[in-house]
Amino acid sequence: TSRRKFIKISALGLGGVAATTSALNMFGANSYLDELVKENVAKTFKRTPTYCEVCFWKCAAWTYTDEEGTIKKIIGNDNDPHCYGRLCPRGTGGVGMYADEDRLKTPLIRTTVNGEQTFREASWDEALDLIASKFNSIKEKHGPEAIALLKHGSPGKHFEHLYKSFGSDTIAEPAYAQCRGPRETGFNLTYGSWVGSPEPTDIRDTKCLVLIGSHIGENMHNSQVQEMSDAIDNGATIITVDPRFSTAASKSNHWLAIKPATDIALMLSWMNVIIEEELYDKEYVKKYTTGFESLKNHVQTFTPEWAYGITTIKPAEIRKTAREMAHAAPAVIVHPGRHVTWYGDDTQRARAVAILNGLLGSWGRRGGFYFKESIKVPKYPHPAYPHPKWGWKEIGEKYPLAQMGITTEVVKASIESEGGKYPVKAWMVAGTNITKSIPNKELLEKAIEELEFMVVVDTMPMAVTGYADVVLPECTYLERYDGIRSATNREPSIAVRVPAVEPKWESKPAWWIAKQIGERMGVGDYFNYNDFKEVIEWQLKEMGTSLEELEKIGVKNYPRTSGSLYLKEDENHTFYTPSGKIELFSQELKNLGFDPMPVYNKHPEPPQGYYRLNYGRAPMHTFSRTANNPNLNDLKKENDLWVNPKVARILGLKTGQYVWLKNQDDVTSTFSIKVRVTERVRWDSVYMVHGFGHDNKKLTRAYAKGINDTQLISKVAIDPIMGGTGMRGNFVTILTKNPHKNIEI
Ligand code: MGD
Ligand code: SF4
Repeated sequence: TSRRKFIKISALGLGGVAATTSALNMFGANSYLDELVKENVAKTFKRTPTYCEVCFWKCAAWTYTDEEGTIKKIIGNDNDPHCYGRLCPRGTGGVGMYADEDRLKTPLIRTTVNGEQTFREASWDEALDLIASKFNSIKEKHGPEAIALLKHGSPGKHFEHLYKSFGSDTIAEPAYAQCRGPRETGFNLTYGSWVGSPEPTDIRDTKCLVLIGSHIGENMHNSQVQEMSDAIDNGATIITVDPRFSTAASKSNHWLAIKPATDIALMLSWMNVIIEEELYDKEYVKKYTTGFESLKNHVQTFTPEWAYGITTIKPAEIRKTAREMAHAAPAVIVHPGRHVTWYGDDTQRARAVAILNGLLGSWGRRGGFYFKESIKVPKYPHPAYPHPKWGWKEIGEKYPLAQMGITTEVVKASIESEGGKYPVKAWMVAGTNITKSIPNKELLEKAIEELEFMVVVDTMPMAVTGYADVVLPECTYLERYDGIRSATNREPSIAVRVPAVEPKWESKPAWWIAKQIGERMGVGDYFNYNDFKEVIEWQLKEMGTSLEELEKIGVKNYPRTSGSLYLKEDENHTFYTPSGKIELFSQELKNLGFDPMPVYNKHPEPPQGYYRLNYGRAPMHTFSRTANNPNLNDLKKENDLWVNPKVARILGLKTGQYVWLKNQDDVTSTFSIKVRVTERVRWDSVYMVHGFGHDNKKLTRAYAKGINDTQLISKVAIDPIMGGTGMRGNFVTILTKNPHKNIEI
């Protein structure tokens, strides 16, 4: 069908890409050519197992190299449930991360020449000695807790071990308070379980998929996109709630073009219809939930007519979609989303999603949510970690249900006037480009200014490196061993990452860097191996397999041991909540002084002449990390600004024209962005893909291309429950003249 074809566009598009990136000899797989390619490549080239680091879906793959040791191609592993043998365009283009000539090549140390600050190249010994001595002296003076780690991805794991070894768990990542945090807290409150990654959504068997601002298809989480494509083929109903006509909306039976920031009102009215019309799963609700009567009373007045005035969605449409969901139940998924830090009441919105699924009886049901399982990888032996006096928990103590470190609270703890009891003095930033991922640049820069010492470990000269005292070049995922991937899925599986090539220039793996710093800090006992390969070998042996076996198969699948994927008819399942039931009413929230059931609160709206800044993903890019990747940059070089034709008419804007943006706090974008006039965006918002507008000239392809949305996110609405930073309440006005005459574009 044409709907299916649409979703596959990105995959087919890659064939074209392959032809234009001949330097890297991308074969353009991911299409029906896949099998042919795999057969031919397998005959000629050597293959090494890895898992992808271009996003955090962690698809298992094979890296093919020729006799000279040149990488020819990366192809998905057929036995991997994360990718079903096919990588997304980014994964295929991951080789560009390795090939990028702009990569960091040597350690760098900040120095002053003629009164000007600059970096000089340094040897590894000098850089590591400096870090260890600075860390040790800060540890002496302020305690190990004063040294914070901001991290993301595989390198983070190695540094987390280093930090815990010397006594700090002052650790945070943007993947929590700027991303998934609220949904984990919301689902945990309701089901006693995190959603986790990959989400345990049984999309392949669903009859109805409801996406609330989730733009699967642009957000290319591999197996999820493939399953959605299959579900569409199998006739599943897709309902998309999005102020923008996303790719997913274009595949949908129902597109509800909701007024931004009103999703909770829509969900309350869906609950109203489902309860009033007795469409909920009575048996399931009785057996597994608690608080139904309270919920029934709570939503009584939230009729579709009430919601219409708030959301702009017609009552008939609200009723119709509620009935369709119930008709498909329990094979229905109201998707929890992923990047959900929008308006500051995000945990409550996630609760609304969780409650809807509870009413429809979809948790633990085929075509709804399955019970995920993973396999435990044994810990490589090391001495017990010391107990820090304080850490991420204490820093974020204002937010009672925070379950991980809150980056923005670590930032505040690093500023004397903002901090308090828990002063942070040094940072290591590893695998995260915080100037693009953490909002409120002013606060961030103030914190950095006050730090005694800052280290950045990255593969690329991203903006964040410019703030460091020492910059360390990590090698890319194709050049190193890393921890074993053990992820939750329908069945447990593990995957290994083995270097396909030698590290380029002087780059080194994170495990090596962590070990070197650890030894120099006097905690060498925790790094009792010469090579990380030994760690993996030991772990695999403990798991009854071997590195040799994994080098041949890449992915090992294990049978489930925790029981059935779904609830059984006669089962008396206990949920890990205080009541042992699905909590439609949360006593825990009530005890903490929060609404025990979601409530709709009005959010600020753009003033005259301003538009809400909405942002999202493109299928060929991940956050800010891929903008300079030669292969992926080839596919999309800059972001563009979606503008509704009405707005374009008023402002006299044309597609292709470059404009600047200024937000409500008078923050003006450094660079300009290309206008795209389209009906696909509402007249009250503008939209762009996140991750562009790089301001480091060393990124030769990405520098000055497009706008960095994060720069314009100076205002955040903080979630009082878990500390997430709602970022969708920023408003911009469009400038047609260059406000900075001194910047060359
Ligand atoms: P990236 O911007 O991709 O992601 O935020 P980040 O984790 O900061 O930056 C990753 C950094 O890691 C880059 O500097 C890259 O060069 C480096 N890197 C890549 N591979 C390696 C490696 O192997 N080793 C090392 N040492 N470094 C590596 C993501 C975060 O951002 C998330 S998860 C979300 S969902 C939020 N999304 C978001 C948004 O949509 N809009 C705005 N405005 N802010 C957002 N912030 C959040
Ligand atoms: Fe890599 Fe794409 Fe898989 Fe993400 S979804 S891990 S980028 S192949």
